[in-house]
Amino acid sequence: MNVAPSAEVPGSASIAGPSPPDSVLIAEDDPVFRRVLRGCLQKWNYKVVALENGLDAWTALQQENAPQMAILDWMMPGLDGVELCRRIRSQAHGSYKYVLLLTAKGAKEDIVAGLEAGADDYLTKPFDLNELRARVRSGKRILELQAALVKAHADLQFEAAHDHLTGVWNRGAITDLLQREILRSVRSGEPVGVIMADLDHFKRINDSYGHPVGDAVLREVAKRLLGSVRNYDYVGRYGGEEFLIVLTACAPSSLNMTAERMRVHVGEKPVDTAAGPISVTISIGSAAQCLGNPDQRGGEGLVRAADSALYAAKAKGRNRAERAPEDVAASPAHAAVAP
Ligand code: GH3
Ligand code: MG
Ligand code: MG
Ligand code: MG
Repeated sequence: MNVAPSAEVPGSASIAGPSPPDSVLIAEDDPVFRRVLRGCLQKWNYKVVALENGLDAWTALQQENAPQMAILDWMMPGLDGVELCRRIRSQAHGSYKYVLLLTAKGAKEDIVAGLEAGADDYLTKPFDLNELRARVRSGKRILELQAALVKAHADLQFEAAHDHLTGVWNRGAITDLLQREILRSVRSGEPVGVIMADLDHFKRINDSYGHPVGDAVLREVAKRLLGSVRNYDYVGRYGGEEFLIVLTACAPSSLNMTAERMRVHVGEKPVDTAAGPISVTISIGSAAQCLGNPDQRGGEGLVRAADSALYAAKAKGRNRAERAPEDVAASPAHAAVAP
């Protein structure tokens, strides 16, 4: 790639994610225009990547940290600005690119063609520097709005799938994840394990210390559960003080060990709260998926089996882990868990 010597790439190439909206890519084959553009943009505090043809610009725009704003000359060797614009718009992935087309072609039909190719704005040569500055600034504003929208969307998606109190997956999300993992297990041949964990005598904590302290205990238990699984397992809040854990690629023979590790990890230290340290234990029911016979019970069956085992653990005195008597043949056709 032929980057002009004074070109600056924002930060370092190792920074992930889209570059901030104050970096601009210039693609201009005329060295005089290129120098003027680069000089002005740098003076206005933009970081600049200046290139002399459309193909180099296309390559540069594919990079992870590529500028989100591009000022493209229309007529360039290799790939002209309008064609480059079409390519940029045909890309479904990546952050939005704001394209300002620079053209010596001032006729209405040319401008329309440029906009139809996907340009956000255009400027005819020779251009007025103040006008360029104002147009780049309005492009920057649009990119900032776009970034705020993307963030709001991501925040909403996170909120829709996570439990507000504990930050782990909520019931809908953990149920979907179980479904997905069962589908995956059929392809990979690696069975899914399910654990239901319920706090023992939790009502007493609320009754003795109040709801906010109960909330703090729930948060800490969720943290301890997360801390006792691998990072490709899933912890979700299934109900008030009940958690569903989906263990991916979990050999049925290792399920008891995992359940026991969780039980010990939750109970080994009292939880520090505003009311002082509070000891807490959990009871666990677990169920393993058997892959041999895929047309009986699904995710629903796994959860039901783990739940029965949990009741057995409660009945046997709490602070213990019980395993469902038989592995459950969970098939994708029956994987949906009733909400
Ligand atoms: P067991 O050992 O049989 O499970 O007894 P338990 O007291 O844990 O079970 P029970 O079902 O009787 O009570 C559960 C309590 O959990 C009742 C409810 O008020 C409380 N709870 C549910 N959700 C929340 C929450 O978000 N915050 C707090 N602080 N308490 C909650
Ligand atoms: Mg040109
Ligand atoms: Mg309970
Ligand atoms: Mg309960």
